[in-house]
Amino acid sequence: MPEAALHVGSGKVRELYALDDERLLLVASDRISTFDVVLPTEIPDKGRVLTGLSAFWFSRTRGICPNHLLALGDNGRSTECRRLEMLPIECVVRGYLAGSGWKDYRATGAVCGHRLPAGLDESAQLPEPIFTPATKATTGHDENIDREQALALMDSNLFDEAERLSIELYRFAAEYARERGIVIADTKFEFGVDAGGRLVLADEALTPDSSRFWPADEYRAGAGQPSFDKQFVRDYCEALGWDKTSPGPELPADVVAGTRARYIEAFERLTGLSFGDYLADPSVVLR
Ligand code: Q0N
Repeated sequence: MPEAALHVGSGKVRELYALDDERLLLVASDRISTFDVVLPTEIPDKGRVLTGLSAFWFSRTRGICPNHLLALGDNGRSTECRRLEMLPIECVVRGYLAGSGWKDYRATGAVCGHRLPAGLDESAQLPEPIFTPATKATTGHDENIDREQALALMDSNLFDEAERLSIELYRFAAEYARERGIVIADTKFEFGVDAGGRLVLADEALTPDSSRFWPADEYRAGAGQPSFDKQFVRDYCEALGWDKTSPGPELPADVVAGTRARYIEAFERLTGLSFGDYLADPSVVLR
């Protein structure tokens, strides 16, 4: 960490520091959250896995859209990035019906203004991926919004371009991941605008923390799906009978080891690289 870096923000599991007027340092911790609560036990290398995966996707999607990545830290867990003017919405794309999408569909037959066919099951694949923006809640839960609500917060041309890019990024990554045994059910992108007014992909992208990853070999519509990465943690927490309020439980060593192995498996399946090679030289994900 640079001595003089100013802390400019923190998420549940990541921190953001200002390097200068143009650059930020995004640092991914090994913290894990489940049921919206950060647990007291860390998953070793989780932050490195997510940083490496995100950089891998940034590198492979440059032809679709520019991104904020300037450099990857030698420690494998930090990203030096371009400072942008962030859009006021979360750019969510859903290819399958899960979470709040499934909830909204069941209640209204639509998600964020997208009318969907009747009779879809939980976890069903949608006929086409849909753009389902959400507000950025500083406390509590993000709220799904439709186009009209989003246009009260931002320019319509920027909204349309963010929608187009988000869907294209999702299609590319979902097809790529499906061939490697992972269903990306949905994902959240954050975009910023650079000094020239261009949309730039920011934050972390297409990681298990910003997406729902499901094991493709177990996928079947009609029920909730296991999480590729967090299922051991969820099962352990459910078995404990924890009430899902803070503080969460400590995790036992076998749950930590199993969860760490799943993160590394996701990294290795998607990148085709060994995680050990990434630790030795993080720049392998950029080639
Ligand atoms: C920024 N957030 C989202 C990380 C995520 N390139 C950028 N330029 C200006 N601002 C941001 C970025 C990026 N990425 C993104 N907040 C500011 C939320 N943060 C919370 C802390 O962890």
